[in-house]
Amino acid sequence: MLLMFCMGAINLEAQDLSLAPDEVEALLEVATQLGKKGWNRNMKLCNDTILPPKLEAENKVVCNCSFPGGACRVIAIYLKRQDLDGTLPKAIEKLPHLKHLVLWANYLSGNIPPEWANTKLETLSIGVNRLTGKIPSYLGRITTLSYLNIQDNMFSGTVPPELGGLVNLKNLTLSGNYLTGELPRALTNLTGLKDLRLSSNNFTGRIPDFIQSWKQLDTLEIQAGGFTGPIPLNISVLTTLTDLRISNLLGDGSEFPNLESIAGIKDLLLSNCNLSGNFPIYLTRMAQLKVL
Ligand SMILES: *[C@@H]1O[C@H](CO)[C@@H](O)[C@H](O)[C@H]1NC(C)=O
Ligand SMILES: *[C@@H]1O[C@H](CO)[C@@H](O)[C@H](O)[C@H]1NC(C)=O
Ligand SMILES: *[C@@H]1O[C@H](CO)[C@@H](O)[C@H](O)[C@H]1NC(C)=O
Ligand SMILES: *[C@@H]1O[C@H](CO)[C@@H](O)[C@H](O)[C@H]1NC(C)=O
Ligand SMILES: *[C@@H]1O[C@H](CO)[C@@H](O)[C@H](O)[C@H]1NC(C)=O
Ligand SMILES: *[C@@H]1O[C@H](CO)[C@@H](O)[C@H](O)[C@H]1NC(C)=O
Ligand SMILES: CC(=O)N[C@H]1CO[C@H](CO)[C@@H](O)[C@@H]1O
Repeated sequence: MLLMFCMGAINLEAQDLSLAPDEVEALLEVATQLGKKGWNRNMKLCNDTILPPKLEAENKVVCNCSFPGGACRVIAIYLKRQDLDGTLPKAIEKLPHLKHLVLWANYLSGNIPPEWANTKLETLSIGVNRLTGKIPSYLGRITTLSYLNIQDNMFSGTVPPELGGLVNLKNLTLSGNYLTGELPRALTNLTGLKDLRLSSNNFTGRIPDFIQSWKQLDTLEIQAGGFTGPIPLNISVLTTLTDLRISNLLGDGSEFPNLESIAGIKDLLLSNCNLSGNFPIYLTRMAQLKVL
């Protein structure tokens, strides 16, 4: 029994990570669309079966080889800073087990393909590329998403209300685009958000009162988002904030917002918000405060 157990363990170690044939074809199609060179049918395309922590991988394909039948399936693709100059690959819909797609810091152009609406992605990181056009409404159909980052592209137009359907989102970063208009009220439904970044855009209107529905936020960053002041009073209900950065609000100023209830705040940046009046003395009692 013991011998058999040991041999079983050795077999597992020696597993050769061979990808299912249909997934090899799909992955090569993805590579072609991305402009990724160097992959072919005769090489081991899976690097690993373990997901890297915090999306920290530059050039890696992670597979799951525990499906019935033994062949591996792609669950994550990381291609950061790989000088890819193609487009976002519509062929990822042919990788039905793909959960994490990280294409950070390349030269990818075009927009998000409609085929992606049918995926079960949990992580989508396409920041720092050359993507253009409006944020498509069908992005709101990838309801499995918990992490979405499209920062530092050239997306324009308004934020589609359909993004309010991404009810599993924890991290959302739209910073560094040319987004305009007001934030749609439908975003009030993103109640699981922990980290929201909207900096460097051309939004209009005030930061909405409905920020109060994002009760789990620990990071809120809206620097030079284009918004008009003042900061909504309701910010005081976001008591779990540790990192609050709001800067360059336009228009008439206001007094310092009441942040007394946000006792665990660590980083507080409110520059260029045309604040006036007394310095709030309670800030001197906030033990966690590191950056003011
Ligand atoms: C993953 O495999 C590809 C293809 O063999 C290789 O180019 C790449 O460097 C590997 N990545 C890591 C992190 O080992
Ligand atoms: C791999 O697939 C198996 C079978 O579907 C599943 O039970 C397991 O959780 C998956 N592992 C990962 C890391 O996704
Ligand atoms: C939030 O989601 C609920 C349930 O899906 C929906 O009925 C409601 O209209 C949404 N709220 C907004 C402001 O879109
Ligand atoms: C998502 O946001 C949380 C909360 O701010 C943070 O701890 C976590 O590192 C973020 N995830 C990634 C992958 O950056
Ligand atoms: C967008 O905002 C930036 C500053 O935040 C400004 O320089 C730029 O002119 C604005 N662009 C448009 C199209 O409004
Ligand atoms: C700051 O707000 C005051 C009114 O409270 C307004 O008169 C002034 O123009 C504002 N300053 C800037 C730089 O917007
Ligand atoms: C909890 C809280 O402060 N809610 C307020 C949010 O803002 C609206 C409109 O300004 C008020 O009516 C609520 O009382």
